Amino acid sequence: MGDDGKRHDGVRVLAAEIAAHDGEEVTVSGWVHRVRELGAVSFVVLRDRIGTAQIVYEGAAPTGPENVVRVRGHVGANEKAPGGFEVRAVETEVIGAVSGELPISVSADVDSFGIETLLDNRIASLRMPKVRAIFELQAEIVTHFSDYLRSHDFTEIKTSKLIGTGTEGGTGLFEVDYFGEKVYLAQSPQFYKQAMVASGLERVFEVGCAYRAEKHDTPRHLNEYVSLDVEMGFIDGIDDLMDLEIGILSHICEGVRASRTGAAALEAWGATLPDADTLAKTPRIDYDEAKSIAAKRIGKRLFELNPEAERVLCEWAVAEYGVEAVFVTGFPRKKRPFYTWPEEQRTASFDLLFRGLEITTGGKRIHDYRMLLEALPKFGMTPEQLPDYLSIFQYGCPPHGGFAIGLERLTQKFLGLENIKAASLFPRDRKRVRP
Ligand code: AMO
Repeated sequence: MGDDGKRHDGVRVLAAEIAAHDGEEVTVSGWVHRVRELGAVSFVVLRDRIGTAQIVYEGAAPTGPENVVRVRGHVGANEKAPGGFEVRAVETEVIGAVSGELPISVSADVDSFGIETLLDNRIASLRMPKVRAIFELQAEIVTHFSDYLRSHDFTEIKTSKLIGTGTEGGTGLFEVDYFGEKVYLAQSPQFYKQAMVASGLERVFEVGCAYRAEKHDTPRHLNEYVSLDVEMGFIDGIDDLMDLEIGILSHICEGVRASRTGAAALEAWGATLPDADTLAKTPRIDYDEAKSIAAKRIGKRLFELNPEAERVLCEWAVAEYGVEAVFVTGFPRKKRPFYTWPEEQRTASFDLLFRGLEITTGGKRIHDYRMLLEALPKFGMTPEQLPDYLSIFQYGCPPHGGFAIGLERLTQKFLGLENIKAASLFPRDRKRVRP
């Protein structure tokens, strides 16, 4: 019996599997993707979670685009059908009817719409196979990120997104009324991941949302994004962290390429990913050197590594090392949060630039309690503001460090998406808090 109490003939076969049922009666279920009426016959392209199948009707098609149908029919060969087989319909039942008209055509070319139209009609645009593919690939990124870390003895943690103090200095905080008390949405799990290294877990990672109340509207910023966070104890220096990140990214690229959905997404977007040998060539250059390379390529003096500098530095890495990525190390102390390990006026820190965009920030942290107390006033902070954070170090903490990769930025760069918002299911920007 089906959920509706009726008896249904046949077990559901996925659209992509009909070739294995040549000559048999099957039941396929999915969305009507496209209808082509030719008078005596009509063709329906049926879409399900994996693929599409051609359904043939004598006369008119019984239903229109986006209705959800269950079709019983006979599989037959037809060299003109996609995949070489089709289902000749015997019975069609609409099990999820469309009411009204869809605002955009799901079978249209994604690239014919601007990002705002796709987002203004998000519920409809998420049905487009090429749009859905972005999130299937994103799921693969998260899977392989997590798998790699688990297999290297990291423990997955989930930390609160409601916090009492900011963690990342400069960037804005969203305030939340917490039973009459002012608290904030977490900018990152920074303090918690450090607390868990010190707890004795030593190696932790988290996949979770981070919130930035930044007012800019750029193709690289979201107000809510997913942060792939890593923190590791007993490091000797930032090379340990950069080595780890190259290992993670190589595993992700490999895993995405080898997965059905990852490979399909790369194909749909005409994208390719670097292999492990290529990523291993990623150069590590000092901040000053990066600035002078970028200045030379841009043709003017640079005061900081702006988006244009990030772009030209990746071009330089391609030209010099054959890889579209570069680590920039040793950022000035005033450009990094108070918790970063200082090295005179510089810090033991790094960014990873990939395909022209910063996708990662990381560094070694101050694990020495006294050193931290000395650092705070330099950032206009007092120990009274951070009692819990300070107690992590007061109780004894190993040398450690970590980094965070922005999931949407990585997805954007993997697929060559122009705007980061395309890599967020339901993006939050200054104007957008729905759907
Ligand atoms: P940072 O603030 O540089 O560092 O963020 C780390 C990475 O997160 C991504 N990211 C964003 N993605 C989309 N929209 C945004 N507004 C946004 N802000 C940041 C980027 C960036 O490289 N606690 C440190 C990390 C660490 O040292 O472990 C931190 O949050 O890909």
